[in-house]
Amino acid sequence: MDIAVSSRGVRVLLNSGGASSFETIELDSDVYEDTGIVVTDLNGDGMHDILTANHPGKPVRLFLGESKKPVEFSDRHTTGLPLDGQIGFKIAAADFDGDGHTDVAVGTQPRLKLFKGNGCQGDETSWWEDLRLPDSGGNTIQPVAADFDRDGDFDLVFTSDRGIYLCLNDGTGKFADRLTLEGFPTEGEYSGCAAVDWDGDGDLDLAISSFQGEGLRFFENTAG
Ligand SMILES: [Ca+2]
Ligand SMILES: [Ca+2]
Ligand SMILES: [Ca+2]
Ligand SMILES: [Ca+2]
Repeated sequence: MDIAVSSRGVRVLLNSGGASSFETIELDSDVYEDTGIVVTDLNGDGMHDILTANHPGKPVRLFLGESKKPVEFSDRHTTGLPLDGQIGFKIAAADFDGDGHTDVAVGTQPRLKLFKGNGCQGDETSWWEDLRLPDSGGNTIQPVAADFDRDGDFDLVFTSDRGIYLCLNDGTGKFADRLTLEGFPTEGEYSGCAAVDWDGDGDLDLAISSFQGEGLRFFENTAG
């Protein structure tokens, strides 16, 4: 396994074998602080691509994998994923509307942003369509894309400074307003979020960390 890192710079660490040493590929180092990072195949060519958000709020940077041996990436792409000058946090990538192309959700300082992708086909200016969520809270930190209600499409859970949000997908990439669920806080500041079926009953539960000293909180999905 190799590693992609965003900190002060974006880099890929290629495992030389047994994690004894790593070869570093520097992709970017000109922003104050790189934050969220996702590795996925955005253009369907079988090679891993990288998306990163950053602290100054510059557009999300995209590096397309161009070769595996040796590992090489395209120059950064910065068109079409604007964060409106607001701090970018974590990123989630999934095909929300089921058209076969990966879409992207990004937590930013004022709200969650959602971009519909076209598989990076054609001119770069046409790769992404900026969609607005109807209700996305305030300062959003980490979106997680997963099928929480088990109806076959990717829903979104995200942490914010106004509690924890669950927005269900209608199957076409349109999201309902936030659901207020029993046990889900509607205030307080929450940061990290991970979805996994902790109790093995087939649905995805949540582990969420907070900014207010509550430690790690666990939410069991009772949808059945
Ligand atoms: Ca790719
Ligand atoms: Ca899509
Ligand atoms: Ca769903
Ligand atoms: Ca479960």
